[in-house]
Amino acid sequence: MTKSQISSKTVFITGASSGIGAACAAHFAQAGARLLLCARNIDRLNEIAMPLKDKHKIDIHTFQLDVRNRAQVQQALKNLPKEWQTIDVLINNAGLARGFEPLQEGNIDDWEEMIDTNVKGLLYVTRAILPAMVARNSGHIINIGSVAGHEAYPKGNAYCASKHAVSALTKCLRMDLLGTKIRVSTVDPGAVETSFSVVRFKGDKERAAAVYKGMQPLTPADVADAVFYCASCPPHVNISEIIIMPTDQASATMVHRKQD
Ligand code: NDP
Ligand code: 8X3
Repeated sequence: MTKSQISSKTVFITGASSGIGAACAAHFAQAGARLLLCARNIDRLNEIAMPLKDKHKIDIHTFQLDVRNRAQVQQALKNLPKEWQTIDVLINNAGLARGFEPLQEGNIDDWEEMIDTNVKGLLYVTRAILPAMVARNSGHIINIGSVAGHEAYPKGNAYCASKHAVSALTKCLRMDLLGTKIRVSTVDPGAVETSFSVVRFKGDKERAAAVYKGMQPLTPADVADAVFYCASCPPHVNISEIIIMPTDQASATMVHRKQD
């Protein structure tokens, strides 16, 4: 799909009410795509979507979805309005980290939440969307992984495991779809300043701000650029994986910070 062809395509973004998902919505809106957007917080999602609709004069359909809820995912995607049932690009972005303790002190509810969202949610949504892509022999799935899917780091345990799972699922999916025209990519960022750390630290804004202190993190728009690049390559080009890091970050744990 070339950049100009994106204007006729339907792009489905999970977790579009904030951060990277919202930035992807803005980037694809600017290119004139039709946007199918979901998140749990429908009010916040509509606050993102409506200005894009007005500004870019595009079709946008929003709906409330908790990707952890298997029955809800199946129902919601089966019952999409007819004109929204053909999805060209699926961006599996909904995800989170919750908690930051050594495994021996970990909160099991936090682990469940991360695995249910980052792994099972991605599987549920993909399983619901993919058969129609296979039947049409076209489509593109772009997962938002993480540097945490390539490296392990102290106290990362369940989150790193969930993002390693996303990396494995991306590779497996490419193998399962070999011989079709469906593309599968993963965009794997290092530190991006979003609500991510506030969510990870359960509302502790000071602790979250310290993650980005003295360094220049990626912006959600930087990641959206990479996602858009994957989607706008010609149909015979599949970007398998993009690892995108701030210049100030060399690995999950090596960050250069300016001193005060
Ligand atoms: P944000 O917290 O800003 O956004 C997360 C989005 O996911 C929100 O829109 C949220 O919407 C949605 N979401 C969370 N849980 C669910 C759920 N159960 N069902 C549906 N939607 C859900 O964080 P980011 O933008 O940073 O995170 C987006 C993705 O990027 C995640 O997969 C994250 O792991 C990944 N990532 C982030 C990095 C970072 O440093 N920020 C680095 C590497 C990867 P709502 O609450 O309304 O449901
Ligand atoms: C988010 C980046 O380094 O906190 O996936 O795991 S990190």
